[in-house]
Amino acid sequence: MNPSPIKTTCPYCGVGCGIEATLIDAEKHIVNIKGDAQHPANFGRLCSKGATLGDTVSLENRLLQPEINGQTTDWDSALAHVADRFSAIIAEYGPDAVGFYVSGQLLTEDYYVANKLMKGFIGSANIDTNSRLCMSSAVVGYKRAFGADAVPCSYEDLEQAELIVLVGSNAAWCHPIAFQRIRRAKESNPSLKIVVIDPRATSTCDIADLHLSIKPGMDALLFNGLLAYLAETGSLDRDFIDRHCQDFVPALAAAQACADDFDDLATACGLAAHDLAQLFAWFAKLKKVVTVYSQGINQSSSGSDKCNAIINCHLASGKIGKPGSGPFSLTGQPNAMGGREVGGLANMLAAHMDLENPLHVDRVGRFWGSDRVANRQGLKAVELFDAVADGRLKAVWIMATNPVVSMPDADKIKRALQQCPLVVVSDCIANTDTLAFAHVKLPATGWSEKDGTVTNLERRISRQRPLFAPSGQARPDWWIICQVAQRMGFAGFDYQNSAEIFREHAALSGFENDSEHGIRDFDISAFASIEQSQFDALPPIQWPVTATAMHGTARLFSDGRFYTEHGKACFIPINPRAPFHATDAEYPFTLNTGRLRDQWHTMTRTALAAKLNSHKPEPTVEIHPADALRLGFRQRGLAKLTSRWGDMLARIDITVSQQPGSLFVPMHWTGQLSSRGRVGALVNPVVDPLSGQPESKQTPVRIEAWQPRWQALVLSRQALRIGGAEYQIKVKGEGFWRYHLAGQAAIDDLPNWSKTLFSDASQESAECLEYSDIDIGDYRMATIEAGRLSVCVFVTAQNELPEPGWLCGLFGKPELTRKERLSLLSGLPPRGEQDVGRTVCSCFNVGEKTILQAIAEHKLDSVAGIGECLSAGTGCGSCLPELKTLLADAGKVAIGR
Ligand SMILES: Nc1nc2c(c(=O)[nH]1)N[C@H]1C(S)=C(S)[C@@H](COP(=O)(O)OP(=O)(O)OC[C@H]3O[C@@H](n4cnc5c(=O)[nH]c(N)nc54)[C@H](O)[C@@H]3O)O[C@H]1N2
Ligand SMILES: Nc1nc2c(c(=O)[nH]1)N[C@H]1C(S)=C(S)[C@@H](COP(=O)(O)OP(=O)(O)OC[C@H]3O[C@@H](n4cnc5c(=O)[nH]c(N)nc54)[C@H](O)[C@@H]3O)O[C@H]1N2
Ligand code: SF4
Ligand SMILES: [Mo]
Repeated sequence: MNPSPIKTTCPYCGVGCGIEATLIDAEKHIVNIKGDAQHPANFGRLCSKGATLGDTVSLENRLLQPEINGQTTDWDSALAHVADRFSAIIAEYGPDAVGFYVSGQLLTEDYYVANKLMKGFIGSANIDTNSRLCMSSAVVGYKRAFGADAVPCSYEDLEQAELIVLVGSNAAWCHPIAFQRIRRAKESNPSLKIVVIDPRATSTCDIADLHLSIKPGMDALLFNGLLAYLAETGSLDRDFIDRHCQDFVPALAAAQACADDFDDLATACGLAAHDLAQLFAWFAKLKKVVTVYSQGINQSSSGSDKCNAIINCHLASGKIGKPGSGPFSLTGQPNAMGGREVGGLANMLAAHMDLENPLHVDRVGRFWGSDRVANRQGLKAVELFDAVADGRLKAVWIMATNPVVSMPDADKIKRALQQCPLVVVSDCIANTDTLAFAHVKLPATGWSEKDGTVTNLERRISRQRPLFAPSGQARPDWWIICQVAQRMGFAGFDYQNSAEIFREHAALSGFENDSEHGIRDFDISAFASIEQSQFDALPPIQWPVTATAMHGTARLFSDGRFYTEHGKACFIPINPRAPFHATDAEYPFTLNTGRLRDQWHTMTRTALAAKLNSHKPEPTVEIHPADALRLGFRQRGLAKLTSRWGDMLARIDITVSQQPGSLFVPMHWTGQLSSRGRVGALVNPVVDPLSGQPESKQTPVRIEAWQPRWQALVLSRQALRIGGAEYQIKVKGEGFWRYHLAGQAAIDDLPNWSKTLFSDASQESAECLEYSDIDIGDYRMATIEAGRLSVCVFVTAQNELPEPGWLCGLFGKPELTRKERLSLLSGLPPRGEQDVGRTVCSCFNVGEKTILQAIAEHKLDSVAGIGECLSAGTGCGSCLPELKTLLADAGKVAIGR
């Protein structure tokens, strides 16, 4: 076996951490994952998701065979079928009758050929991507201001800043390693100020000097207020504005029009005037300021304007193009940036060129050898599925994204796919909500098998290298796309490997990219003739990479020149708008949605790693205590949420981190793992008029207690086929499966019902323990096989179910002790033994109760103390904010918010 590690890149978030993977057993897909100490994104660190990648590469749940209409088939038949059907539909209805819906999780090479096929040869721009839901507003913001989709900053800027403003970003959970760089920067430079602007108090607030719990959707107003303040207090960089910008006057006028009274401004933002004043004063006074923004800004019906409201403040104060400064959009996906490079959005052309610019269309046509290049915008994600629903689109090919879960108004996506004549889905996983609607399933290679490049959020191109040979019939996405293209009769798709595609992509980026034709920001022409061996050894590098910048470029705009025609940056006048749908008597709460620390999107891969499932094992709805009290909710009860678009059930989590009137639900739960946990079904489909990005953070909803007749907790060594409960959650644990069930329909015969749950998972020979109090509707049972716990079922009509922590641990035991057997049906550990509680530290598997006990016993008063005692928090560091909260809860330290 090859003992030397393979360097590759994490496939989850846009931080783009380098990984060193050491193969233990390539046949069995056993691999040891470590951070790459040399990679400039992470210098050896990984978060909980990256560190557990080794647990996600087994063949469990992989899609390994092509399928047509539910029958497995060979590649030849599948590819011919897709090509013939697409060709036939195009011949009959024209190229705009088909569409691709692709993803920021494709490699750049996959993305490049998908875009080339649709825009270059099919001749339609109906290719859009999940990045539409993610950073399309950020793209509009940059393009309007700079004339190009150019992210100006690097991670070093975070380390050099004097003030970092995080707006609508929960970086502690969503960009953990970048967040840890900020944390360390603050530790070594305590005068670094950190401000978090978020309606919720998130883990990111852990390092904040100031948390502004803004009223949802009011960010453009806040930044307009800041612009007016900068002008009023003489804090403008007049020289920079005059020499390098235009349209300042109308932008300032628009800002002043909505911010003439400071107290009114603060009130409209839902903030205390002195807090807002503090932010403004710091921003004005400190020279080096980075504003980090993410989905709390982008996912809005006025997201583009919010981005420009932020950028306006940086231009006005000259805080751009300099060390430690700039408006820094944190891209989410591992390769959203690569998607932007290849023009994967329906309103872009390849290599940062424009669909609506005839010179660009002509140039790309000459380069690709096609006279059919699309010359007008295609359908953006929400429009694209609307067109599927109303029959304008007759075929859709979905690659590496799960729209039945992640699109707004997600039940509509189901209905649309259900009646679409041809749905093709490429995925590496077999059981996704979207694959359930596929006529053709195409098995793609996943991370650990894929070979190509991704670009992280600071424009750094890194290699994803294969660790294993492709499994089963799985093939790289680029190969699948090119095979279909060739079968549709198109030339220019006969690549032998991803290096060849990368070369072409690099060549296009430099093609007629000069002062004669106009300079484009995206230029990696230095790689236009890269050899396979150089591609294989390619170190991480930030674009532009050109003959004059062979080692890449860390910071853009240092010379004050922008990519607009006149070379100046543009101020954009902003008239702030509230969320499109206002709350009302019927739907009085604002539903906010987003991410959890340990799950990735629709959980198709992260839920395979048992370690990642124990942090938040159920879909929850976070609600402020005052609202919960008014509605008569109790902690851990169940609630039904309803919007105009759909409904769901979730576990209630009462927490002061929410502001009154707001609810937060994670976006991750799917129909595979929950019966009614898909929050997308409730999310309104309104989009930003410029970017087409949906308003996933603000949907008016109503919430009410959902009272089940019974609730059950089932733990089983084998997966069970349970169906029918209205509330049903399934997650994988270490050596077992965990089910939370609840129903409103009465169960007549509890013992019998319980036994049928696992009839196929338990042997006749199993030893059965049973406890029953039918009068109050309590029933408990467990089976033990060969001394080991096999299944346990706890059902109750009115009582609390046991906390599963201790019970879960029993599945790791080779044999139950007598004491454990005796305690089993109580659900509580034997006297003297400890229930570990909910997992807080995923790296070392340390539970909440263990930590609280150690705090009490050893009088711990710091996270360092907890680390020494239990190792918790000394791995990836993602749980540090929660450790601090536990210390605060135990009264040991004052919490900094
Ligand atoms: N663990 C994990 N990490 C991830 C991902 C994942 O699935 N899991 N996904 C990746 C992807 S693709 C993305 S796009 C990023 C997203 O990264 P983030 O944008 O940081 O994550 P979100 O949780 O979607 O939303 C961020 C915050 O916006 C806040 N917010 C809501 N409304 C408003 C508002 O009106 N104003 C302000 N200022 N804030 C508001 C929310 O309360 C939330 O805390 O994460 C990436 N990283
Ligand atoms: N309510 C709400 N909805 C949201 C958001 C929100 O904050 N709130 N955020 C939005 C954002 S920012 C994003 S980015 C989207 C993400 O939403 P999705 O893109 O739908 O989420 P994923 O789970 O990442 O889907 C990726 C799919 O591709 C598969 N896959 C993984 N690797 C490969 C590969 O190499 N090849 C192929 N062919 N398939 C692969 C996975 O198994 C999975 O099925 O969700 C959006 N939806
Ligand atoms: S921060 Fe975590 S999820 Fe993001 S790239 Fe790094 S290891 Fe992967
Ligand atoms: Mo995203």
